[in-house]
Amino acid sequence: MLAYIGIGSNLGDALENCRRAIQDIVSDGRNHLLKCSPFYRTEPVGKKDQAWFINGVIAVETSLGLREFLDFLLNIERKMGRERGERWGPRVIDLDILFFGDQVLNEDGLQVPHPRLHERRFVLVPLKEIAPQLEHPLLAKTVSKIISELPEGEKVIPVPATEQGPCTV
Ligand code: A4P
Ligand code: MG
Repeated sequence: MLAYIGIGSNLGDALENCRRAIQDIVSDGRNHLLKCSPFYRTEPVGKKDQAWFINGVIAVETSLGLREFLDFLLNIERKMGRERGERWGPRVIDLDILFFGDQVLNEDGLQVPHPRLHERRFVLVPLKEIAPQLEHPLLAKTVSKIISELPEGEKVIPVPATEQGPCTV
């Protein structure tokens, strides 16, 4: 299945945390990295008085099912020392399943597509770099279209080219 994963961090070396998480995801033989977006520095959404985030998005071909894939990502979060504190608060790493093919699921503890992705520039800007024509299965709009209809919001600024590093596909 083709999965899109949103990656975020705003604690410690945030860029390094994001890179490590990607490495952990794709070093598992059941996942294959297809695309990486550039990384961005992003103004916090929700809770304002915290450090800016680093955000990026990757596309992965996975042989895992949706539930297994979530558990796999939650395990990486745990391994990297994520402690679940206040909602929207600072985190070492946050791994969100944005899309899982065109599957739609709305259960306790797992909603796909991610229920807030369409209103978040920190997700949509990197996503547009790797999948502008991807269609949201519930909104029936492409990523490009969704972003073009979004009001100005929190700032999303590309990390300088010299700090981007390679996408290890
Ligand atoms: N969960 C349900 N659906 C999913 C999914 N599609 N992908 C469940 C991943 N997890 C999913 O997540 C709580 C539970 O959501 C998980 O255990 C899983 O079962 P969490 O990551 O512990 O909670 P959270 O992230 O604190 O809350 P929430 O509401 O998910 O926050 P968001 O929406 O992830 O937002 N600003 C910037 N600039 N950049 C950011 O990355 N991130 C957030 C967090 C807020 N502001 C931000 C950023
Ligand atoms: Mg999350």
